[in-house]
Amino acid sequence: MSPSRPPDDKLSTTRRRFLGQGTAVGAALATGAAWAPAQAQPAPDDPSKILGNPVRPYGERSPFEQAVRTHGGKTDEVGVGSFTPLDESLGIITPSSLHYEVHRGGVPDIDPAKHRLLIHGLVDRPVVLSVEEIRRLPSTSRILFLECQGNTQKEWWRKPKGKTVQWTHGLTSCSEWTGVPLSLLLREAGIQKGATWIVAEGADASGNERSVPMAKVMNDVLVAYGQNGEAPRPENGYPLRLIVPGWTGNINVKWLRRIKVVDRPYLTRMDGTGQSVLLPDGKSRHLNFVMEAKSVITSPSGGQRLGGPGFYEIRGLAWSGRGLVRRVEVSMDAGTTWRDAGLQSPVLPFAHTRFRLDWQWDGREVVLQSRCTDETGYVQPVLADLVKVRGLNSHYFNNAIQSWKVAADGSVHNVHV
Ligand SMILES: Nc1nc2c(c(=O)[nH]1)N[C@H]1C(S)=C(S)[C@@H](COP(=O)(O)O)O[C@H]1N2
Ligand SMILES: [Mo]
Repeated sequence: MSPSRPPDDKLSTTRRRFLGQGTAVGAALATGAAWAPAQAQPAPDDPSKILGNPVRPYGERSPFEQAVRTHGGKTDEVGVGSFTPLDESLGIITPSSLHYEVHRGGVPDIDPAKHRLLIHGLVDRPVVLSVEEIRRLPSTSRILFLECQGNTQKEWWRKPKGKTVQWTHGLTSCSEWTGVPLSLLLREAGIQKGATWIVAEGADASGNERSVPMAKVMNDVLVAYGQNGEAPRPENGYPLRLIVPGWTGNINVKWLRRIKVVDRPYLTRMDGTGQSVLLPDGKSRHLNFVMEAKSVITSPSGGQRLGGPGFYEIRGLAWSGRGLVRRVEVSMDAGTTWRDAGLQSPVLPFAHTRFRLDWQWDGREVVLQSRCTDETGYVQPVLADLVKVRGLNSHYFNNAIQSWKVAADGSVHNVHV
């Protein structure tokens, strides 16, 4: 086989179709300078003459890969967060090293051999479990998104707006989480009559105590000790954390050390004022849980620059705290008309879903938007509709449609339309 030819026949057909000078896409690609024609590239060194690097006991990415989390200032919710570079993400899994982070008491150093989980309160047999004991129990793995309810909050009304999708939407990530159903632990402990809630507490300086209703606990909550095939990173809750599918990031208590079974929500700091939603009448809504359907185009997105007219694949992520993403539409005229994007498999409940749409950019200014519909039929709203209901101060839980303007020079900007 000639070395310049990809071994996979299907791939070579695709390449011919996209690169062939006879097709519109191929011509556009060539003029768009996305791929220089083969003859313009320098001949590669002969790799068979260069000895490669030795193996590494623990993997690292190529030094040419530079994507990093960015950290907010110190002044608000996002100030305690580090943002995932969604513009650089591929597929639906966030590498653990780029998973977003929010913590208010720093990242504790926990020796798993000394760590314990206490389960007490309205149970027949209070129990103290080691990490080792928890890892021996029947396990389960699920691909699930986490999203901080402060994600996208600056888009509500604050200035300055985020310039990139990392700043506007980077407080969401998606991992495969492995652990044991909390229902199993509670059944072992014996749930008493009248037990309708739990309070979960972390082993960091903030504690981050949260009340979770028993119906949710018994349905799908996990005590996780695995993230993307290994133990969670310290930043993400090593060695144990609560995973509450589809619900606000804050309730996913990290460094889990205590579960108290109780008969009412305890209205802890984080149940209440720490995470409440302020309404126009001055009242605030406590115990907010579900992350509603949301989507965002990650490419093209703010701060990127298109290299001229031609073929592009519009790419993005969609998710819903109520289960499956059913549909994602893309608008190329600021929301007047919409086209269905393709959903890339796997499409999983409570997970990021990748959407894609082929696009031929004609070089004129255009506003791109995406709109997600979930399995309940709920359609992602525009910001104006959210503000009508919640007023101007309610910056948490902003799941509004995001607009990116592609200017004629190819630069991409965050705009409100
Ligand atoms: N113990 C503890 N759990 C915590 C927090 C914390 O500060 N301490 N932060 C919460 C918040 S606000 C969010 S959004 C998620 C973030 O999880 P991650 O850092 O793994 O992305 O963890 C939640 N669990
Ligand atoms: Mo959060």
